Amino acid sequence: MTALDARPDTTQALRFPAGFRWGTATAAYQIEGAAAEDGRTPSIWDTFSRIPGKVRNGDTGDIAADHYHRTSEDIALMRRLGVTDYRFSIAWPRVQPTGRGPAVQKGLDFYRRLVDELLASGIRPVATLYHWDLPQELEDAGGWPQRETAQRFAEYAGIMAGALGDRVATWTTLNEPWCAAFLGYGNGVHAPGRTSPLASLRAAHHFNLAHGWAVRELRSRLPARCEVSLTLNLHAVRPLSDSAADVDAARRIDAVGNRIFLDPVFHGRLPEDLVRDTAPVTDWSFVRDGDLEAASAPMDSLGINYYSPTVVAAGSSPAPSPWAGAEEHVRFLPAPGPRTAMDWPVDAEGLYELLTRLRDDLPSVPLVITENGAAYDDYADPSGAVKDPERVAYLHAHLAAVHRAIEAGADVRGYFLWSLLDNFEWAYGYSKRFGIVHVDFATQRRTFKDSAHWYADVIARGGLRS
Ligand code: IFM
Repeated sequence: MTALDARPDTTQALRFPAGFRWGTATAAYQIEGAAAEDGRTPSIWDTFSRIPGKVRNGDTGDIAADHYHRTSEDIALMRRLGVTDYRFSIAWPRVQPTGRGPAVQKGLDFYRRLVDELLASGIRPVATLYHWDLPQELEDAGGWPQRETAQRFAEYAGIMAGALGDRVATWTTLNEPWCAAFLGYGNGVHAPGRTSPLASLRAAHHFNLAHGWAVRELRSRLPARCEVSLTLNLHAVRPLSDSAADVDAARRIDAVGNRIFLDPVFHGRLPEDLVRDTAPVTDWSFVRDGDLEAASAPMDSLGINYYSPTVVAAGSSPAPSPWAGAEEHVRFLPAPGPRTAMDWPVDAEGLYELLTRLRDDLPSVPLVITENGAAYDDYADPSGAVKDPERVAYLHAHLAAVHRAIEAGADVRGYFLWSLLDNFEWAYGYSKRFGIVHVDFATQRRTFKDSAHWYADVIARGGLRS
């Protein structure tokens, strides 16, 4: 190799636009622990994780990554990474234990301390109000299939805006309502573990309504400079072939996976084909006059969580499935290629497809990748290093896809890597590690994985080396 060859090839560097936000993301139940401290009461995940067989190894979020007691240590990790933003969620049962009535001061204080320390570290807090931890009392009263839960959520949003509105500039109402509605109430692999297609569709509608009412509440209490958003795990759906039957299978999944949220919140309407497809389950009479208008309260951006694409064909999939009847007409197929420890295919093209679709469908809506990352079976080697080359390759490919989408005109403003820490991966418990920081759950020791060093370099350069 000559000296010339050894010089960095800056012509190949993929720089992101000035002002691009670089973050990491977490969620309350997955990292906080302190499940019964300072007035916090059980959420549906505390209850569900105690049902034998629901969570691998019987794991619970009781201690998780003990972030409640290690907040400063975790913020120091973020400073080391150099992130500009941190996306966290607020545990509803920590601040309003029964889901009704006045807030608990100690719960509010925890989030106030977290936010103040982030701001003092020059890191912008991005708060999500709901990442799946519904107060158990509200589930006992009917949960998300009941309209009243949406009212309770708007009230809680108002409490949080009053408590933190002077210091949190970006607010996300819900994280991945598809999972909460369809995995929680459709096939029951998530809390609260119900298995009713009708309940899942009712829940989806009440999530849209809760979002819209919360946006109204937030706007009325937050300073005008604050931004309000929603995070969806949109499905990058691909038909197996271009046969009419396979294309129709993809349309069905797009309707019940994507447009069930996109159409109400951006266009104030329900997709006609969704209503037709789900006629055997419901006539949607639980949607009242004015609901769709309320759901479409204007937002400032859309958050997108992307992990892998979905390939479908005409046919049918074996039950139980979360798809509210669509599975009778749709066969789900494994996408080709390498897979993560979740057995999810690694396919960065799906992210490009999604972003360019949104560029076309919602041209005036700024986009933020609020989650992207991968689980691998990481471990600290005898020297203390955690080598995770597959994660680095995954992240590199997905950031390159984001860069390409931006060049193709997608208005992507930021990227939040999932996740800062290894954490409680829902029904998989602690068996799946998504963090770029390794957590030894026996000692709570945190160790930068190679991917964390890599991400720090990306942030410092404002992009990829190539
Ligand atoms: O861990 C979850 C997160 O809570 C929501 N989005 C997907 C992640 C990986 O499964």
